Amino acid sequence: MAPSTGYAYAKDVYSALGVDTEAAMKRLAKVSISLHCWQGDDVGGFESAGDLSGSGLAATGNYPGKARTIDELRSDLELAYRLIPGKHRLNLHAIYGDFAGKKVERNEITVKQFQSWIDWAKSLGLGLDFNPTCFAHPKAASGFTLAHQDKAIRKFWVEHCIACRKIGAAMGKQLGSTTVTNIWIPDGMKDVPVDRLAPRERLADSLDAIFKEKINPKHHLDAVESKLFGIGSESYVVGSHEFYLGYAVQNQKLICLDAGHFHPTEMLTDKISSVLMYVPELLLHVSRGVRWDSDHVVLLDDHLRGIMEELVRGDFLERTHIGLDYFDASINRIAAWTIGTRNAIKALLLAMLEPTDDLRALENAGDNTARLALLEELKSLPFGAVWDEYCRRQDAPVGPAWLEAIRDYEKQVLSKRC
Ligand code: RNT
Ligand code: ZN
Repeated sequence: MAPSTGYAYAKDVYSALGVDTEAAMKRLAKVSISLHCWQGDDVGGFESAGDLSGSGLAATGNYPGKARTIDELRSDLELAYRLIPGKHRLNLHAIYGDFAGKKVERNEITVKQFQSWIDWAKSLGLGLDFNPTCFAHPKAASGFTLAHQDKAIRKFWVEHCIACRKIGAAMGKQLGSTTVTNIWIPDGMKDVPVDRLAPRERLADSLDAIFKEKINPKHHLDAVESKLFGIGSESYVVGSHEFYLGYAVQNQKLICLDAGHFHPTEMLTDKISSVLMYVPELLLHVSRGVRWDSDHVVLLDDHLRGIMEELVRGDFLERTHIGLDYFDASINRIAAWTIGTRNAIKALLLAMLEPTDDLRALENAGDNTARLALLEELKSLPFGAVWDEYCRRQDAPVGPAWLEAIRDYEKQVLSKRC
């Protein structure tokens, strides 16, 4: 099918500003986004026991049809990947292993429980990312894991994280695509602590033990994720931003910035260029907090646009791993993946269609009037026609047509999961 007349017009409009829409689409096709498996089942996973209590995480809503088994989750994901233009990745949590009805302790998991995921990912051409699950477990019930006072409990979680790095490395090696394993722990206190230091010292020791074994960075990279507060850890979080930024700089690990893990008026937009001066690479958890770290589906809003603009303007895409992190149980879960991921890609395309060099020249010349004028005019350029053309070329539905596929699937598949 030939490009639409709408695209031909858009191409001309952008070209008049010195922007090459063809080059932008080519560049966009190279960016992969890591879809978070946990949107598919409200962070449930496939261990028999365990819930989110004590973790500070909460998926609200009871929309019917959530995935209950590995096969259901994979089938749901396959639909989402068909509705999203481009080649992407899957981000797995340790509790999503293929346990085949057997109980495997978290510190004893191996690649065996993830081989079927690797095979599935290979068959679809997906890369995988990974996360230890340091919550939803009796040994995390106190709200402490890697920073726990009890050495035996710390040891258990250290072993779990070591096991996860090995699994992540196997994923990366087998798939020929680097796996990022991200450590996030809930450790913190509901009320004002007296000793803020000792838990942080314990966390640093645990991390040192976890990262002791060197792993080929071609296969595997480590990231650490900070947080401002959680439900039940309102007064103190051991792994704060300052803690992990210091740790990541000192040890040259990836820092994971989650868009919901800062004060509500603080945006990742202004953090990316700063941290990338000191850490080798960045992991993003693109999320949307509404008044708090609520993990709403990502919108095409100013925050998302600001994040993607930074990655493009600063030429940071090569050093950034883009993951999503939200879980909405109040709407169709496959639609939640589709909406948020399509938005992330749209925001990237918008950024790639910007005449950045001209804007920078205006800024350097002190012409802030023209900078503001151009930035605002860019907002009403025919971006939608380029986006539609990109979806068409990538064999993904154009416009809201993808919703039909979700409605069909809901009727044929999800409605039978009662
Ligand atoms: C929690 C962190 C963390 C989790 C996932 C499930 O606040 O954002 O990334 O959302 O590990
Ligand atoms: Zn996160």
